[in-house]
Amino acid sequence: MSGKSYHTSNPETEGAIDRNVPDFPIAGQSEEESYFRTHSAPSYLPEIQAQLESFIEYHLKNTGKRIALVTSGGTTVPLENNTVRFIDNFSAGTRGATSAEYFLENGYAVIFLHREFSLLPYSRHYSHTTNCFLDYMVEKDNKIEISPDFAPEMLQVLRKYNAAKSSNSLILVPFTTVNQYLFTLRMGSEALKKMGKNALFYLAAAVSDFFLPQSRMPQHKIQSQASGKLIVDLEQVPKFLSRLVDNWAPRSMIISFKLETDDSILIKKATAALDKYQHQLVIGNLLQTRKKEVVFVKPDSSQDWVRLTDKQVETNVEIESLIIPKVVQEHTLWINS
Ligand code: 9Z3
Repeated sequence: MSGKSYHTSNPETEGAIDRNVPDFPIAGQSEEESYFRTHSAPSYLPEIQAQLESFIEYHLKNTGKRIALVTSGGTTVPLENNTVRFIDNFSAGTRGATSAEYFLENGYAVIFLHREFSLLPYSRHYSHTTNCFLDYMVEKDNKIEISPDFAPEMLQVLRKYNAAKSSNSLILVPFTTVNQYLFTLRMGSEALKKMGKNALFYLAAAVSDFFLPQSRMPQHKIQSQASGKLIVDLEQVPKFLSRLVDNWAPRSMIISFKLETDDSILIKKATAALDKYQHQLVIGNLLQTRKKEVVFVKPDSSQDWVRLTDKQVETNVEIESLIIPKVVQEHTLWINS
């Protein structure tokens, strides 16, 4: 796996209420640009940019692989600059981490833009289970061994992990807050411009729709004595997908996910997203059934359901093993179009 690791979960407290930063304006025409003018980029971004550029250059020169930028996990919305409290969402990053593995299996290099401490490709099989990691090991002749109950499966996972590492095919890029996510996605998409149509964006992260602008963020922990109530007044996160499609990555294939909890509006919302952003594919899913079925919605209004059979559910087939080959097919069509 390439890249030095960064911690995104510690807030950058220096940037606290800076009254020189203009107020975040109410939503308007160029809300994406004003977002970047009125918010600070994470301080570590230039280093990540250098790593990403060399990863992309490596594949352009040496392997000719297509690159998938996979986003994964939820974003936090801090309520204080020295962050004690934040708003979060449910996403554990299962879709993103699992999909990344299948992209790698299908010959892609993967930029894995993920929420720090959410699931990672390969280690996901062991990191967030209800087993303690020590349960995977046994003591034998004064040494530690992998328990024979788990060893055969772990060997398969280890081989795939080592193959991804030794071929420099996977780079891990973390974020925690919605601000870090937005700046990193913009930087990553600019870096991927040189891949042209060979780049694919697979936007599975559950990005917050609302946030607290930097210009209104208190420096210190909100005190409970002050009013006895906490009223939170959030702004809408600008719709970055249009920027991504039109400016940041105009030639790449872009796949967004649409998450709903009400099945009667899923298709309508997925179609509306395609109309609005003019990208190539929306994969719709419902919170309740997301591990068993998704729907591919395309600009020609076609709806193509991908469903696991009962047998597949029983035998733990992962739906991403069906989703990714279909996505790869769509990407090939896009490249040849
Ligand atoms: C998804 O819909 C993902 O499939 C899930 C995966 C977040 C449901 P888990 O991490 O869950 O495997 O537990 N992601 C996109 C969600 C989203 O925020 N989409 C935006 C929207 O619906 C558009 S980009 O408005």
